[in-house]
Amino acid sequence: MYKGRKISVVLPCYNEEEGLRIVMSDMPGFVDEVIAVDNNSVDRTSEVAKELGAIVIQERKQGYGAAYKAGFRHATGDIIVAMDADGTYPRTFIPVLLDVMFELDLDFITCDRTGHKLTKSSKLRVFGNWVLGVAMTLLFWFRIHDSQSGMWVFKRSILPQLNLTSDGMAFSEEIKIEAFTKGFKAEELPIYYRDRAGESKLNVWRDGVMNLVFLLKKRFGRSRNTLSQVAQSNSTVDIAK
Ligand SMILES: Nc1nc2c(ncn2[C@@H]2O[C@H](COP(=O)(O)OP(=O)(O)OP(=O)(O)O)[C@@H](O)[C@H]2O)c(=O)[nH]1
Ligand SMILES: [Mg+2]
Repeated sequence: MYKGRKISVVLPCYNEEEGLRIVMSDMPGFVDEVIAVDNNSVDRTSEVAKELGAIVIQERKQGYGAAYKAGFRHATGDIIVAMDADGTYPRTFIPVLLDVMFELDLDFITCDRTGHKLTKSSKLRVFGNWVLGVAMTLLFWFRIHDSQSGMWVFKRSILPQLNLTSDGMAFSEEIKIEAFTKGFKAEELPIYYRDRAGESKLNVWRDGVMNLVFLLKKRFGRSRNTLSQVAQSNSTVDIAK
């Protein structure tokens, strides 16, 4: 509990046994539940997550978005904190972000990694992020610095109103579009960001193009909310802690 609210952390995991150890090593003690969504990992992700005290959800449908949707459906906290399971996002910022959220009564916070240059992030990634950010602004008419950031803090109560259709990497931009264009109190706040442990799952060109196509489809096509369907049909909980 933090200031009277139950806190859930959700971690999508695809072969992240190494990253999980880092993420769990300094998870704040007030976090009530850590939900690790194991997305068909072939390493010891599930075992390590369980050993470290996380609740493990198995999601068979492959993809970053599919993993998150399953995790969100099983989360029971008043507030959900979402971040990669690779050690890149700062657990130490969680209380600060929660303080800002409560003070300003925000519904949704997305974290901005672009304010410092301490990582080995390639020029191609920085350029891709910029292109996707510009496309997002032009298509959806709101401006944030980091359209691809993977750390968010939000009230679980807003989830039913978010139309979350992507099962892939585009989930990251989709959740922001939903939060920033549906009248919620949403803000972007700067964070510290580190290089990851373990192997990256991002395919810069393929995921970049797919994310751009997704923005166009989301803006001009029809989309369907799959949050409940995906989780109901594919995921199982393994609560043996
Ligand atoms: N790409 C991908 N990631 C998944 C999947 N399932 C779960 N994940 C997790 O989603 C998170 C994001 O993937 P990353 O490889 O960190 O992608 P990224 O953050 O864009 O790239 P890095 O900066 O290299 O970490 C990680 O915690 C993955 O383990 C999946 O099917 N595909
Ligand atoms: Mg990552």
